[in-house]
Amino acid sequence: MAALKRSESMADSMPDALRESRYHMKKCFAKYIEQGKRLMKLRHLMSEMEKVIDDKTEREQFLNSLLGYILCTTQEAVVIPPYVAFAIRPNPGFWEFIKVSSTDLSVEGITATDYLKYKEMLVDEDWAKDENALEVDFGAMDFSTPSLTVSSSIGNGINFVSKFLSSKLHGGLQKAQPLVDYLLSLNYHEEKLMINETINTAAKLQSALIVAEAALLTLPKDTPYQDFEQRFRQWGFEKGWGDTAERVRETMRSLSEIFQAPDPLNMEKFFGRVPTVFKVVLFSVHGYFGQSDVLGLPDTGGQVVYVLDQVVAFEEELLVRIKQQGLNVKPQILVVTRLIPDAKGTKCNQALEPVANTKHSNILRVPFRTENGDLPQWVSRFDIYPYLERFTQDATDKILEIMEGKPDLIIGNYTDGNLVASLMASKLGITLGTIAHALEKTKYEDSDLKWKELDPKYHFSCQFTADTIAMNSSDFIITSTYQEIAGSKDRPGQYESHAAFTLPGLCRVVSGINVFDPKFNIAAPGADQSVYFPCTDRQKRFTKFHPSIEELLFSKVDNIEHIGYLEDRKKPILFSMARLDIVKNISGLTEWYGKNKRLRSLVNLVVVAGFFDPTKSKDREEAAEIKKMHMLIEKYQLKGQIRWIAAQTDRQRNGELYRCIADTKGAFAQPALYEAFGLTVIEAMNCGLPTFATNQGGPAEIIVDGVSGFHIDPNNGDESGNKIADFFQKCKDDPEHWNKISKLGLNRIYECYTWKIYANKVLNMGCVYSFWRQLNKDQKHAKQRYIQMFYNLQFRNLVKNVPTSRVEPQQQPKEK
Ligand code: UDP
Ligand code: LCN
Repeated sequence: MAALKRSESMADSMPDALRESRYHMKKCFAKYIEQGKRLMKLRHLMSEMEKVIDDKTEREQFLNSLLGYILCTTQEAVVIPPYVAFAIRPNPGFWEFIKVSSTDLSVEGITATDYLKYKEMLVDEDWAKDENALEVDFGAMDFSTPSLTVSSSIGNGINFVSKFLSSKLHGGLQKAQPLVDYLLSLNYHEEKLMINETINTAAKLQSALIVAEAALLTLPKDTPYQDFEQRFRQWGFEKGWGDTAERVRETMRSLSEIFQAPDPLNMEKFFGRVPTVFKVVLFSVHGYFGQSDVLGLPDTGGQVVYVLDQVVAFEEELLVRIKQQGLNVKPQILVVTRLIPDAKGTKCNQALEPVANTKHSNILRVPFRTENGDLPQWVSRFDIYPYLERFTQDATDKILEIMEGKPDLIIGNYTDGNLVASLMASKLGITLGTIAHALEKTKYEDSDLKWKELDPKYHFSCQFTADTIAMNSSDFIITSTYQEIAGSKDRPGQYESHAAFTLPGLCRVVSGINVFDPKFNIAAPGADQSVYFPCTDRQKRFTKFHPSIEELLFSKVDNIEHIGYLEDRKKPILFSMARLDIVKNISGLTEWYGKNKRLRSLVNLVVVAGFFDPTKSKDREEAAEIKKMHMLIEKYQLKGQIRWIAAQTDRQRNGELYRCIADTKGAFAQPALYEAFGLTVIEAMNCGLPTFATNQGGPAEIIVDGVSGFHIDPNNGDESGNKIADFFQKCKDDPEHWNKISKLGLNRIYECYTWKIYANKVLNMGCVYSFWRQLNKDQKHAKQRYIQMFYNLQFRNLVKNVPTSRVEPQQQPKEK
């Protein structure tokens, strides 16, 4: 295929490209503008091109030409006759915009702003032409932040920041003074750490390090810090360098080497050891957030699992670090969520709850206060915005009281938690990390352009505004995969889709976020390995659940927990588990199974999802899916081959359930239309279950297709059904095949997806970015002021359009 010369932009090469096939192009553009104003996606551009160039060889020639390449890299095009404006994405994160005249095929490069105006013309021409329409440009504030330039480096921010720190501190000792000032500022409850004013310049500190290192060499390696603490304090050193002579010497050596010639490796090593983080606040606001009986409810899925596992991993890692720093302090972690008085039998009405498997971590629940008292009922994440500002104030007061001071690090989760975290971090001047889990914008096609239509249902105007505020406030952004930031070759990333977008009539975001910003970091979560472990670890198995799992899978009755039954229980089980959202596509999987005779003859289908009575669901999407499931079971006569089990809330039993499915030599399927990460995928793989997961989103990165599992295309059910059937046929012919895929899946997990790897990475981020924000404080301040104005003038007004729920009298919690 033809490619562009490196130096050329699309706009430069387009005229030549058009000339190459001028005859066809004239016809093609005439076709594009035939229907007047419209937005065309790549699939529309291609199918109309195919109608014009109907000869197959000519079409292939065209696709191999430069123009074919340009067209293939186009994401969408806006037709405003006689012009067609193209949004072209040659590589992840890189965009170009051009305008082609259909009359003479003349080409002009245009800015992102102009392209957005073209889009707006489709829905609100007056606003598009209004010179004073509100434009938001967060990029304008990034005057001193360096950014990456290579697509493949995206998501590796901490390495880049370490490099940049090295070059900033390079060039003589006075350049290293900001580092000394930073070390001087470190303290725990007003008690100084690392150094005191005796060594307040880089020169003094450097000399003191030489003296200290010489002294340390005379001591046995394991000498405790207390034994030489007094002498070191006289030289100006405080606690925090290490717990033994050897550890202190290593830390001092890294710093000496930084003073001598700063390099990124020492920089990362040194900051990983600096005692910066003891108290962490994690916000996960919407409910239900609890440790038991909440999973599978609408809005209550992987985020809860992620946050709880994250706390355990953080606490373990903090305890190790604090010990190695030679300090005698206790870490403190608070997960802050909303208190739901009408808790429906969960503990979501409890204000303070210790986190299981930790010693120093708690869930703090703060109610949504309204003029008429505390809001008793659950509120969908889409309707939550009116409560957040007051919640932030109340939560902040409580946190400061419980922690007896400010936290060192705040981490937000999802739009609501990220907004609250941003508000609190900005008010108190604390390092902020944010985690989206899933940004809604890319889940719905053209959700920005169609915001007015979708707003009554989803309040996307609030959500996208809150998301851009949080992204820009954060010091670092944690993502689970690369695709979350910058997508894949063909599909823009979730963050990338916020680079430039427009909400016509409201605001034009000409620069929302830059995916090349070094704040982006990939740190993938793991699965709790005390719950999700391989089916072959016989002695660890939770056998106490076997009778209830036997009943769950194989009994022949229909009840409120399961419907349908499995006639031939000797067949392997194809298993899936998810909330019953449309996007999870459990109904899709059911339909592929229903249609595929070969698959039906090879395996049974078991799905855990939602519940069975659509009239009882408060969630719009869930109710529609329930109805569809019943319809499909009827249409394909699935009784006898399908078991539909209601949402399961017991994690331990679920772990054993995956393993029992593995015992049948079954497989797990994750058929989502789009999945941000997909915790069930790594849970299943941890249990040794061969896994088929959607190629749309995070799972495509978790699994190496055909090696550690398989990718399936949710938009091509026939192909996916056959791929699963081929696997089971192959296992029938060669049982070793199942073992091989199971083992390779486990290897993949141990190499890349564990909580230990995660906690180490994220706490290093907390340390490095705390210094980084200090170094860039002028720019940070300017940006924060801009964000505050945007919040006050825009977001607060948008919130007024979101209806609030009535404060209803509290119902008695239901018996479970
Ligand atoms: N889950 C559960 N019971 C259910 C459905 C899901 O316990 O009925 C758990 C599942 O084991 C996983 C989480 O909920 O830990 C779902 O996370 P995932 O990332 O797959 O999807 P999300 O729901 O966050 O979109
Ligand atoms: C939200 C999602 O939609 C999932 O894809 C993730 O696995 C989960 O959060 C945890 O990050």
